Amino acid sequence: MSRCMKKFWQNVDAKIIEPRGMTVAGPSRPIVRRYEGNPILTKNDVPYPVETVHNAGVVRHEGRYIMLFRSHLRNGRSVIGLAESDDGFHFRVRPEPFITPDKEKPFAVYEEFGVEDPRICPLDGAYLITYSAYSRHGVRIALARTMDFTRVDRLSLITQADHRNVVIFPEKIAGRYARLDRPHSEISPWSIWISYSQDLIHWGDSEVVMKPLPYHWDEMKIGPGATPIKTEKGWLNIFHGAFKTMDGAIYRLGVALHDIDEPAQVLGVADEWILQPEDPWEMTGYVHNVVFTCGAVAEDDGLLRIYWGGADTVMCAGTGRIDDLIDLCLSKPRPAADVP
Ligand code: BMA
Repeated sequence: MSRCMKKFWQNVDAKIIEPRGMTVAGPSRPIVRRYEGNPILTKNDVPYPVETVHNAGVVRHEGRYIMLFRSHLRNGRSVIGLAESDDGFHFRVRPEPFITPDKEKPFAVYEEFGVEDPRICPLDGAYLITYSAYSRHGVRIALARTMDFTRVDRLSLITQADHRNVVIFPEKIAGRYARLDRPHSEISPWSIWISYSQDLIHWGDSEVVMKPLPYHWDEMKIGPGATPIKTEKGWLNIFHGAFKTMDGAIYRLGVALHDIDEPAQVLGVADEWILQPEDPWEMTGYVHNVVFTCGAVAEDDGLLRIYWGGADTVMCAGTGRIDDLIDLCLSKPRPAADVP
């Protein structure tokens, strides 16, 4: 895209159509500010043949940013690559993918169709990685661990089919590990659940905590996005929601705040989305009209750096103020959904 077109699209938001005789307030400050250098990573940055770069988990490790991103190969199946950065915006990709379908049982059986959408959770001095394992048996979540992103060890498959979008809380809560997850159901719109574990392998005490709201931007389905972010007011959960249109679904990002000691308690879900597809590389691509997050990094200056895949094709980044995100959950919550 030419620089001129890029500038045009970046300015579209700023245009105000003012009907004669009426005062129209200008657009409010966006809750998530897009990085002006978006997209930050594309297939052209990858030294092996891929068609997409998207849905990446990101963490800070020893003062640098590590990104685990998903790429479609030319057979339509996905692998997970690794990129590193000093500033969180300019990434260099390692020459080989970091996670590819395993060759050993039991993972080989369940990763036959590829590995997707990694999330990274810093915990107990290591990094846990949850990713979707696709096979003829459905999609499950696999758990792997790395100490320093040089080697990775698979620990276990931690769901049956069909689950996706598992994010583990970065500390134990009341003596147990906790995770947000998203089982598929034919009866209910796909919702966010919580589950607990003593050992990270066996999970249970599951309950539903957040449901899509009818005729709302997330009415079709929701799912956890970034690893939960600890704040003084609670856990921030940056999630995705989808809305069905005559032209397919639109994927947007939302934010919810969970109680710090009892994360099954949702203190508020912002009524408004915090990000929707607007840049051309979010509106057009492998799957159009998609912004989808698997990672965010809280900075010391109160900013949250959010990473998202655009149109399942490229990686983008932006920042939001943690206080603004909390405020949106508490002061502009959506109506209650029917959670028990
Ligand atoms: C979801 C997942 C994501 C993808 C999104 C939009 O169901 O498959 O990996 O980014 O759809 O296509």
